[in-house]
Amino acid sequence: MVTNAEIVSLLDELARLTTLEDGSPQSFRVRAYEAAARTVEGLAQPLAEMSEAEIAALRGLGQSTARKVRELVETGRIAKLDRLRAEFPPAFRELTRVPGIGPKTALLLRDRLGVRSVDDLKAAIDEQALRTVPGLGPKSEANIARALERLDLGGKERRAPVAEALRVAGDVVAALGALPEVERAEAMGSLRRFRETIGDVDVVVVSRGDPEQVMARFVALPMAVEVLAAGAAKSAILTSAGLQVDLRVVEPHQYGSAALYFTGSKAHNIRLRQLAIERGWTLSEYGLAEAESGRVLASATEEEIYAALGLQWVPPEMREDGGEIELAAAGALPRFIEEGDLRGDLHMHTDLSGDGREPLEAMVAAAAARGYEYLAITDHGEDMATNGVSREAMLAQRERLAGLRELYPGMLLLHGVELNIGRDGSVDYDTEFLAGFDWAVAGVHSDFDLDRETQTLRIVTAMQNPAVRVIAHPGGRIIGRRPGMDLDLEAVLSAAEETGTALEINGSLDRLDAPVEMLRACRGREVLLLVGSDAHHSRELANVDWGVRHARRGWVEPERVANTWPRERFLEWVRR
Ligand code: DGT
Ligand code: CA
Ligand code: CA
Repeated sequence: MVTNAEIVSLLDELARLTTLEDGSPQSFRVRAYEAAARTVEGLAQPLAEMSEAEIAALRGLGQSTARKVRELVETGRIAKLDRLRAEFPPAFRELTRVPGIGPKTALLLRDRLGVRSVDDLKAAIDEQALRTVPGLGPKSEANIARALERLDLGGKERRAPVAEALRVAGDVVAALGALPEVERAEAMGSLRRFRETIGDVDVVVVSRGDPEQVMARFVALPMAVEVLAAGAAKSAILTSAGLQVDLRVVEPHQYGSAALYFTGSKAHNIRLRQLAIERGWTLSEYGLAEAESGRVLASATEEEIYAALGLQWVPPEMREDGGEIELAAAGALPRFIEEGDLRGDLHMHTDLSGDGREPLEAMVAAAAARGYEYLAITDHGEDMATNGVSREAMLAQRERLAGLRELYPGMLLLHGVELNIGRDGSVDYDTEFLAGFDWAVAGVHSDFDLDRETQTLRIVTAMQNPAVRVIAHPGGRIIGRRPGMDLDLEAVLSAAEETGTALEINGSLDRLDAPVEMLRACRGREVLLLVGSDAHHSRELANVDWGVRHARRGWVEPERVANTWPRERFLEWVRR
């Protein structure tokens, strides 16, 4: 049976593909699919059990969407979707990740120059053909060429941004996990290690029954556009997103060894296998066993396998053979930050910023529901062209927030702002107006490609501003779309120490910024960190969980993260 979750993801895919067809994310049809997806998301009743008329009567769903849902339920496919998938294959869609190429330009490039992939685009640039396309010129041609070079897109090894892979994996795991014989279904591989780009998705399913049922469901998933391999316990599909998914079905007693093996990394696994060999054992996806007799010593859980090898359990995000095995062997792995450690969120937007989606009251209520002890509202400062907030509107928001304090006596409500760091390191408003805020985040939102010296000076100057408490998304990258800023890391970290300005670990899945290298470089230094959701909707407050997983990749311990501190200690730091 088709689940609501699957329908949501197909509607979202229809929206994305229709964006390309219509050349705009704002078209009527795109918005209709998006609205339909959001309605289905909040629905308790299975859509598959409803008639076309019942579906069409739901808010946000019209006749034409209702027909498509019925078509999916009855035939397992949507003809329109198949047509769009064929017209806009993944290689073509990748073009729109390139900065400066939106859906409209991508269509123009295809129709005028026959460009159907990033490789085609590179060839067109080499022939100086881009400048002949309406709306582009020699300058945009040069900008796009530079972006391609820095992004390293279109190589032979195509990797998907983690956000995209999580969506695909979530759909597979939900569909297979719903089967009655399935005990658990989980994404392993680089996704469980939470790398920011993913080569392919690896899923392990623990099934009590015959793996054949699971395999049959897997290869018939609506997202599957091609079956790459179909075996008794092992299959692979190519999905409409262009991502491969490898599936392995194992028995419950093998879960630990299978999880360990398929989580990797390969380098981490090789080290584990060496430790096993030293003891006269073997380690495979089926278990840790005596080499001679084949007797299995451990296989059901990862913990018992690590323990048998004389190691502490290693969090998946650290399994890269970057020193974690040595620490685990010495029993010296510190406790790294965990999802439950956070006591507040100091970076979120309301509908006062043009890009925020919900009113102040809704954001505060949602943050309170997460059990926070403190939070800051940080709408954009006035310098931001489209989403900036005027002084008058900021003051009015401050009044409204003050009113909310009575409703939430247990929570410290800070009135903050997200400042824009200009080319010279200056920020919005004036000193006096800035002094009226309880809290300020400052981030770069323009001029990402300045030379290293200018860029570094710009960030350091912002850090020296006493109003600025934290640098938001300090790397400046968008995963798979925009390379980071060119910064002198040592100079930035020294300035952070000297000024007491924190660096943000932005949990938005497109950012996950500060990057891992920056976080690792903070180890052993006095640099403070803050995990922020950068939520533009109450749903996105959960972004902090992604931020925490990313922080573990950077070996971040909770003590150095200011929003793990109790309210009094945090407040003391803010006031300093
Ligand atoms: P990716 O897909 O490139 O983002 O990275 P991974 O780490 O997900 O790599 P993948 O999909 O090739 O393999 C998934 C896991 O399976 C990998 O992390 C460790 C395990 N694995 C795969 N091939 C080998 C192998 O030849 N030797 C060992 N020891 N482990 C392997
Ligand atoms: Ca993989
Ligand atoms: Ca794989």
